[in-house]
Amino acid sequence: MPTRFFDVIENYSEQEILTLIQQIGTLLDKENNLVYIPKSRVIIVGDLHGDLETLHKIIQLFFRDNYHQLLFLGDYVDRGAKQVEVVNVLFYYKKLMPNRILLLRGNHEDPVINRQYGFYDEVRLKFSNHKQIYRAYNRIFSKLPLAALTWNRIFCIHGGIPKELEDIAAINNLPTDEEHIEHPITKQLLWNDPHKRVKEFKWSNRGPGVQRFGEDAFYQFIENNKINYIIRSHEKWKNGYKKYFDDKLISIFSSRSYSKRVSTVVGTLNKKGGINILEI
Ligand SMILES: [Mn+2]
Repeated sequence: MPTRFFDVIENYSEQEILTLIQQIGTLLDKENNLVYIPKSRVIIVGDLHGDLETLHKIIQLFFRDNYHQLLFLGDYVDRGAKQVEVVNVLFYYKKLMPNRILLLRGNHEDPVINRQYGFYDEVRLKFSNHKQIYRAYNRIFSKLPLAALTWNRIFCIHGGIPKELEDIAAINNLPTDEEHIEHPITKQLLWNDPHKRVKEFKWSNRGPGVQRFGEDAFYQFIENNKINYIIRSHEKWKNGYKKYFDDKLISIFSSRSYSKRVSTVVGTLNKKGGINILEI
């Protein structure tokens, strides 16, 4: 995709953006909370946090190497320099290829968080009609799906496994219009972290309702749900990724907005179901 295209998005008028947001809302109303990914070559992307440059490279890779699906694990906004542009580019491609571009919700797609960590300020600086646009973005964020399951049973989420969730099918019954995330299971799907020295669950210092989960909880969960691997994001690593629990959980990060000295990676799935980590 030519760089010029990104300039076009950067110059969208306020009305064009509001129209795009509305169109994405209609598409998301048709999606389940737990989206299914059929057998295909897939790129899985971790947190972006306004890193338009890395998103550009990922989209180039997607088209150049003929991938079929592009799955994003959330945290599009806050921290980085081009949060509005990142969201608009994602929405543009979602509109163009609704079944091939899947956008999960991250814990920053919540007005209580993105009011504090940068998105609100960026919207306020970039738009005259900023209140309406900020509200419209957050209304759409509340419609984003919460998890994905691939054909070969790889479970993908932003955060982690929730303490009270036995059957992943129950994800489809979670509320779909909660702008500020309060449901305890939604909250944990988007906020929880794996931990090597925890067995079951332990309260996290990220805040109320958030847990760390350990190997016993992890193996029970993947056995109950016949899951082969879990891919998640939500934490940054110097080399872009970290593996847990005999490599059955892979944590990836795709943003350089926190530090230029970290690597950014994506996960890729081939048609046989193999997972690779690719530096971007
Ligand atoms: Mn996060």
